[in-house]
Amino acid sequence: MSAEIFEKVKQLIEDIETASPQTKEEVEQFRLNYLGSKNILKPLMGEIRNIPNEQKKAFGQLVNTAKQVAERKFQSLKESVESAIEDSRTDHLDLTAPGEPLELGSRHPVSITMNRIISIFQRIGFTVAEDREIEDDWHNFTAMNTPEDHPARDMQDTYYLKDSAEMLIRTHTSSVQARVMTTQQPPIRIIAPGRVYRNETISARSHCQFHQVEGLYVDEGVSFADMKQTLLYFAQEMYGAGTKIRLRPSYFPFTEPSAELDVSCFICGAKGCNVCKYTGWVEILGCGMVDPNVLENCGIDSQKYTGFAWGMGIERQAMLLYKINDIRLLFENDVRFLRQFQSAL
Ligand code: 2U9
Repeated sequence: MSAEIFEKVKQLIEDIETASPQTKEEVEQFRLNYLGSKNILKPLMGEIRNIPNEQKKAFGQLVNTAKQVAERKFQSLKESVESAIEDSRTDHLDLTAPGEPLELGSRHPVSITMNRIISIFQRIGFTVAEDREIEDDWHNFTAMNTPEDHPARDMQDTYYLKDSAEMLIRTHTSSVQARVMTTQQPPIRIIAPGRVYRNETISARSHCQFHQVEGLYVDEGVSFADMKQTLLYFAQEMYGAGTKIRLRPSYFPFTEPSAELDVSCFICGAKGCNVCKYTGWVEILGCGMVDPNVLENCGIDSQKYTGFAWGMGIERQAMLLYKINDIRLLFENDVRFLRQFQSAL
């Protein structure tokens, strides 16, 4: 008989420990069951008179333990129910309070510069052409008269896709013009702005990713003089009405003849400064007459049509315009730097 009553109390302790009331009402019911004035532990204490004397102490301790377990459990249940209620309350929130102000962003200096270049050429009839950044070798190199053994194709300069000799991320946006020329006949008057990639060591002057705007004009009777006038217009719109230009002979696989275009230094008024290295001239782009091979590669009759093309790095123009001395600033996205640029475009 006494073993049975001991078991009953032990079972009760287990019941208390495993009880899991959820709501406020269920917790109150728990309290009434185990700790209230008519709780189920009370009659057990009365049973003590039927317990043999030598076991009375142990029985009393066991019933006390049950009481303590119930008390501890009730405290923790009470706390978790109260905090759940607190969490679900919204009356401590002032829903009419004004929100945090949204800070107005500013356009990235590369975007501002790119938009400015685009709009200058759009005003004289060029339209924007865009295409993929992941290109095949043909559109990036072969079509552009860049032979198999040309150093530009070297793994050191070009990022090829993994395990591929055919696919790459474009090294210039000329691949866009190659795609337009293979699908359209002249007249073609396009500019190709976009991101390009070259495997270069990152420094203050060069980066492995940058942006270009290239241009292409192909039609009957397009001449070197047309190119010179077009680029003079660009230089003066971009760097000021008084800007002078000069063309220096150069070499590119895709143009013949080729030239580099300098503008009179707009920073020192061509008197001599750090930017023009005391020459009075600053190089801004490369250009030339489209090589007849390039036209033929893309299915355009080079007997009938001629064209000119040019290419410029946008970061370079932005650095000149805003007097930025390190290209890396344009890729770090430090808001303290970016905040300084405002644009209507
Ligand atoms: C076609 C034919 C010819 C694009 C050209 C350059 C000269 C040039 C550089 C400027 C700075 C690249 O970003 S940079 O490093 N580009 O000097 N680009 S002519 O010639 C073309 C393009 C497309 C069909």
